[in-house]
Amino acid sequence: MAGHEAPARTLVMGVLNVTEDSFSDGGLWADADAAIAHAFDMVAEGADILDVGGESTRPGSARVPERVELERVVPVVRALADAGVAVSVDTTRATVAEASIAGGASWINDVSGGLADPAMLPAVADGGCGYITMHWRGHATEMDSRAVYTDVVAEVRDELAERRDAALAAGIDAGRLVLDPGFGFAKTGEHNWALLAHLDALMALGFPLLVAVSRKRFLGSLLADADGPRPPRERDDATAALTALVAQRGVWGVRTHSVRQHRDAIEVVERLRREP
Ligand code: PMM
Repeated sequence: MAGHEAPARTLVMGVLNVTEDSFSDGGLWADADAAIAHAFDMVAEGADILDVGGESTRPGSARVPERVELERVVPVVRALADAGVAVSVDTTRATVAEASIAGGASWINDVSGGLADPAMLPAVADGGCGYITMHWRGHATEMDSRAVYTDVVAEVRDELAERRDAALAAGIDAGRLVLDPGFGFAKTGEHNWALLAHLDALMALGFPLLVAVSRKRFLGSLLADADGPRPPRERDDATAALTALVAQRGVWGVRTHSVRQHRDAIEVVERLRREP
C-alpha cells in the first residue's frame, strides 16, 4: 500500500524536549543553547532524527500557549536543520508545524494524528514533509479517562487506520507516512503490553511503525519495588530491551531519551539478522 523505501535498520529518534515539565527530562533542556548542545550529543551517539518538542504531553499537563511553543521550538529547529541534522517536531498545532517546516524540519510528529487542529493535515501536505500520525483520544488532561477499550488491539488498529486514511486524503505523501500506536496515550499499562504483543496487527496497516516507549510509566510499574515505581531515568535498560524486541520485528523507528543504548541494541539485532 505504501510507497515506502524501508530503512536499512530501525531508526533512532532522539527526544529533545524543550519544555519545563516533560515527565522524564522536563526542565533540563528548556534553555535553547542547552537543548542544542544536548541535541549534538545525541547525534554523536548515533541519533538518526531529533524530535524537538515544546509542549509536554504527559498525562494531566496543561497546554502551553502557541506563542510560547513557537518561541521554544523554532530557534532550535533552525539551528539543528542548518547544521544538517534531520529534525522532527513534536506538535499538534499547524502554526508550529508550518514555522518548523519553514525552519527546515523534515518531519512533523503529531501525537493527535491531525485531530487536535483541523489545519494540521493540509499544512503538512503543503509543506511536503514526512508525517508521524499517532493514535490519540484527547489532550493530556483528559486522556486517562479515555483509556477504555473492549479490544484494545482492534480498536487502536481501526482508529489508527482512520488517521492514516485522513492523512492520505489530505495529500500527505504515502512514502513519508509513519504510524504510531501512542503508548501511554489513553492507555493503561495493560493496554500498552497488549499492543506490544500484537504489533503485527498494526504493521498490517501497511505503513512503517514508530514505537515510543522510552521511560514510560508502565515500565516504572513493571520494575517497581518497595519504594514504589522505578523513577523515569532508571528505566533505560528496560526500554532498550523493548527496542531490541521491536527492532527484531522490523519497526521503522524508536523514539528514545538514551540514544547510544538503543543504537547498540539495534546493532545487535542487525548483526544477528545477518547470520544465515
Ligand atoms: N510520547 C511522548 C511525546 N511524543 N510522540 C510520538 N510519536 N509517540 C509517543 O508515544 C510520544 C510522542 C511523551 O513522552 P516524552 O514526555 O518523553 O516526550
